[in-house]
Amino acid sequence: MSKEVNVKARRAVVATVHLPGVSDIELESSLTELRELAKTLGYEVVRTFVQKRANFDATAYLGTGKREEIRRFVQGEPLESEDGEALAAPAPAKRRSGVGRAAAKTARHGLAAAREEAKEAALSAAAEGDQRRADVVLIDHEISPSQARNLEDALGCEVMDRTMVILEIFHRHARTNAARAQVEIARLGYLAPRLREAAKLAGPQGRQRSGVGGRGAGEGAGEADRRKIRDRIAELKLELAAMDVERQTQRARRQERQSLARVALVGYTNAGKSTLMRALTGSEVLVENKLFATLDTTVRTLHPETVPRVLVSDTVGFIKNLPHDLVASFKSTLEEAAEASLLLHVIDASDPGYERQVYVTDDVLKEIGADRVPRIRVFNKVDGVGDVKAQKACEKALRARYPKCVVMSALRQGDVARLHKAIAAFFRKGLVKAELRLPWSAQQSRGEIFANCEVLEERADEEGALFRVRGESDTIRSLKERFGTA
Ligand SMILES: Nc1nc2c(ncn2[C@@H]2O[C@H](COP(=O)(O)OP(=O)(O)OP(=O)(O)O)[C@@H](O)[C@H]2O)c(=O)[nH]1
Ligand SMILES: [Mg+2]
Repeated sequence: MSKEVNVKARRAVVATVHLPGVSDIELESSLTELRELAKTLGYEVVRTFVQKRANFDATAYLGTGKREEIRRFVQGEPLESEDGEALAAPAPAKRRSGVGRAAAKTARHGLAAAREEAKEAALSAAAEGDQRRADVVLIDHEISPSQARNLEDALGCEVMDRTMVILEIFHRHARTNAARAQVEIARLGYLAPRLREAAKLAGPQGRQRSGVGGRGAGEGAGEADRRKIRDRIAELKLELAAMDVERQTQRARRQERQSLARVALVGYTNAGKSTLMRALTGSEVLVENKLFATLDTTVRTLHPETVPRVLVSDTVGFIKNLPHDLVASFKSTLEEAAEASLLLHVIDASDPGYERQVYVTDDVLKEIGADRVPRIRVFNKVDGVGDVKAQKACEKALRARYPKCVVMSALRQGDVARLHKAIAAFFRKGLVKAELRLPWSAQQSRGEIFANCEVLEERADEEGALFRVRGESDTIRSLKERFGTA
């Protein structure tokens, strides 16, 4: 029984302010993304509230009317519909509206979804004998510590903003020591001012709080706690620095041993980077229909192997408003992208908001100094666009806009082979052709030529074997020095 309670999804309400200048499409795609983030955290989103305002309320983000509406919903009190009817019991769909009039006008789909959500929330709450309809309210912006505090007071439940939701996902998905330390630094940086806020509000009585970043973190928060946080951040930074040295050494070793041809898969979260990594390298990296499944860089060899041998790395995904501290924390991980010779910028072509994915990724790449690295835009998941005709039309439109892009599905072997070819062709461009002569006395080195070059032709005469090869100029030079030319 208690196990059942534990695994039951926590119910969340999503709320946002619709600012002027933000289109309905932008608003809806941002909300959809926040719902996906909530799902990744294990929340069941039961209702979405939108308030049109010229700006955020300085005190508590939402206006008083909307706060009260959400509070009633969360606390399981009867709801007032637009025409004044109570909404607690399921009623015909046209009467069940709780979304603001403005939002109803602007987001028809959102309204239909919100009605369904409200009905399900009411039914499931009633079935469980639980008055409350939600446990947490998720805000689709980053809000200040004091706004969060005031909003929690007004709603009577926990409030998490977009940044906190993302930090929480990173926190849960971090696997390696480096990723854990990176996330922890960003998280503590986010919590510190919120602790100050909690301490301020708590006053001498030391009122207990939970909430934004809370999990009890604000309890009795004082100077000592804040010092502890500062110390912990400093400690984590030292640990990371040590890990960085180790990473650099490993990377240097890898570079010595292997070729410099390196490709990094970058792009929005859930675009299919890890799936492509698997397909291109035949490896078993983690693929999940979750946001931020990958937090660490993995490196594998392009398979089938090419000349020169190409290393492929998978990286952490990006998202709109990626908390700045996280970008900073993941800089060392993202260096892999900045140092690559080629970037594969993966974009989910089946996402109606794919253009935003492109801009966001371009921005982050600039921020980490990777904007000068040559890149191929890979529009993935074209299989999810619609029927064959729709897919063709989508490809045509993308090609008109991005002439050199690759439009593909990671699920189709033929498409993956095409991408493999494009990568190989990129690296072949810098290669030179040469003829090498290997005397019969040095035949044990034959394997070396095959391992380092693409052998275009092999002939034999009395003195030895003749190879017509293609390879990196450095490799060719050193082979010539050792074996001589034909
Ligand atoms: N239909 C379809 N689904 C795909 C395709 N490529 C990937 N997926 C699915 O999309 C989801 C996300 O894929 P991942 O490879 O984990 O995405 P990612 O870019 O690595 O995501 P993060 O690690 O979160 O940044 C998974 O459920 C994949 O199976 C594709 O071409 N078509
Ligand atoms: Mg991934």
